[in-house]
Amino acid sequence: MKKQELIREFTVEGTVLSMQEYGNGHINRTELVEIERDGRREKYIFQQINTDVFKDVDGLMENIMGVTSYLRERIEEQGGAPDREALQVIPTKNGGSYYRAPDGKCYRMYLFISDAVCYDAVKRPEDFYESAEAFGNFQALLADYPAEKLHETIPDFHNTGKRFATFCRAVRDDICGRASSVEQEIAFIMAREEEMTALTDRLAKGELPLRVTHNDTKLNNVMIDSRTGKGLCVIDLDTVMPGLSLYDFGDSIRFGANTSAEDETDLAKVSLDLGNYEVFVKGYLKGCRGSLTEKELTMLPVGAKLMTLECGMRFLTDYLSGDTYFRIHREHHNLDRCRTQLALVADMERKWAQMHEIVAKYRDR
Ligand code: ADP
Ligand code: GN1
Ligand code: MG
Repeated sequence: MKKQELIREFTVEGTVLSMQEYGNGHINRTELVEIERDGRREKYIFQQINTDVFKDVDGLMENIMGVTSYLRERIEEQGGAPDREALQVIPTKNGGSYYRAPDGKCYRMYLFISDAVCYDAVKRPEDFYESAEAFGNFQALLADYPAEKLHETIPDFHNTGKRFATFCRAVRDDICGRASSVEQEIAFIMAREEEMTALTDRLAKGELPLRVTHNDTKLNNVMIDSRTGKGLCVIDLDTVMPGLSLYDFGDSIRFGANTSAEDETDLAKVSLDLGNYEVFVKGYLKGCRGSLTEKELTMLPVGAKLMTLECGMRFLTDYLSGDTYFRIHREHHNLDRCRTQLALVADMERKWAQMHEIVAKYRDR
């Protein structure tokens, strides 16, 4: 089916003026659609859902519909603007939340959140602070969401121990014959085997609370209001599932407190920016509104390190398995991404004491 025909499956009227690839997500195919209706231009986000990654699209979209309508109510109660502060799914003409084409491909549309920006790197600490508060606030808003209603869209998404087992299998199978060229990276990961279950063990013992979390808190998954500079809307809700606050904190640090891009090839540029780390700690704690337990607070640095190690391991697993999960844009892209993550872990280990000191500075404020 042609793209224009796909758009006609949704409840949008008017003439499609343009459709162009948009954003820098690694999972879905995202396009910006411009439509003219009665002389006015409207913008939408059109996405092909990655069905290799998300096997249960009905469950995935049920989560998104449930979470967005719940958020909209909370935002309205608090006097906010639900249309800008929560994602809004455009229904299909059949009343569905997504369209499954005859070839099995799945598509969805969102209202485009205008006058807002998404950053792929921290340019100003203020933006990172805003993202921290937005992600903390997101978690606080969903504190009473009935978690049993959520489908686990990717089982064991942040179960680092299981990710390690998958990684070990990829090394053993070595289907692309790449393992011998990445022995150093493999050894770095293997040397940290005992740390992998630090979070899941504590969750199992009841020492860390299970919450409704976002689980993919990269800076480019939050929109910042261009006019006010304030965190506006948390997007990319595909992985909203029961999880740990430390996953959300950790993943944001992994991405935003790195002095380099996630796929930087010059590893000398990779380090943990303690200034941005501090900014994020401050904003996240503010957004969470005092809801984090003592244990969660103490373990924030562990969350940062494990999410970074896990992500490095996932990139390397994908590299060894033939680059089938993350979208790549050049040869060895996943290996480059893995290397930055491992270099960042190494720098976190060097700065471990300071990472704890910074949390201590803000925890009782
Ligand atoms: P992926 O899962 O591939 O990361 P996302 O849902 O994060 O996909 O979308 C990719 C990018 O598209 C985002 O980083 C953001 O720049 C942009 N985007 C997504 N949804 C919206 C929206 N409703 N309004 C404006 N921009 C959006
Ligand atoms: C993916 O979808 P996106 O690009 O926001 C991935 C995250 C990784 C991230 C690494 C569903 O996020 O888990 O941390 O890439 N999302 C999924 O950049 O696997
Ligand atoms: Mg995204």
